[in-house]
Amino acid sequence: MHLKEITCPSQLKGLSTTQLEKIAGEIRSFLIEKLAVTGGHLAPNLGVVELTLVLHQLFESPKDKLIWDVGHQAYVHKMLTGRMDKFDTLRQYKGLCGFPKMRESEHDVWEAGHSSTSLSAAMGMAIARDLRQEKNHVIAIIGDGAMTGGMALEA
Ligand SMILES: Cc1ncc(C[n+]2csc(CCOP(=O)(O)OP(=O)(O)O)c2C)c(N)n1
Repeated sequence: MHLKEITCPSQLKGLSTTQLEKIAGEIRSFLIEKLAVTGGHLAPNLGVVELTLVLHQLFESPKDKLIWDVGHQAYVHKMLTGRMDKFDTLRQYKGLCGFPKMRESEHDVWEAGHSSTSLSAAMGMAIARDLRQEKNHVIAIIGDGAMTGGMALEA
């Protein structure tokens, strides 16, 4: 399985560690090649390649809710959820947004850009899930920088 064959994160289920490592390498090459042209958040995304792969392998987005804090590190998530062909338009007018965008994909369940809102959002989604007696997981992905924001500390 190659990166370009992945259009839906459920395709990652059952892949071996060796296969995932190969895909991780392809993701890094893709990010470096594309962002060299468009600009964008390179380092935060290179830092979450394995994390994003394993989240999408273990959980079932969009039933399970992945909430990216700040959102600048969701490029890999976008690649694995059917948007690889749009990276030439990244952060351009009418192009692929540099942050999660609900209208782009059912896999984007929260919109941010400023930091430190993911824990509150996750709590709200978890309470709503319980009220509806549903069983999905809600996962907040937050970095140490965003963790220093007051909203995160309150949450
Ligand atoms: C409320 C707010 N303040 C400042 C920023 C500017 N900002 C963008 S990313 C970032 C650092 C995020 O660090 P971390 O969460 O650790 O993520 P990573 O290091 O993986 O990029 C900051 C301060 C912001 N997005 N929102």
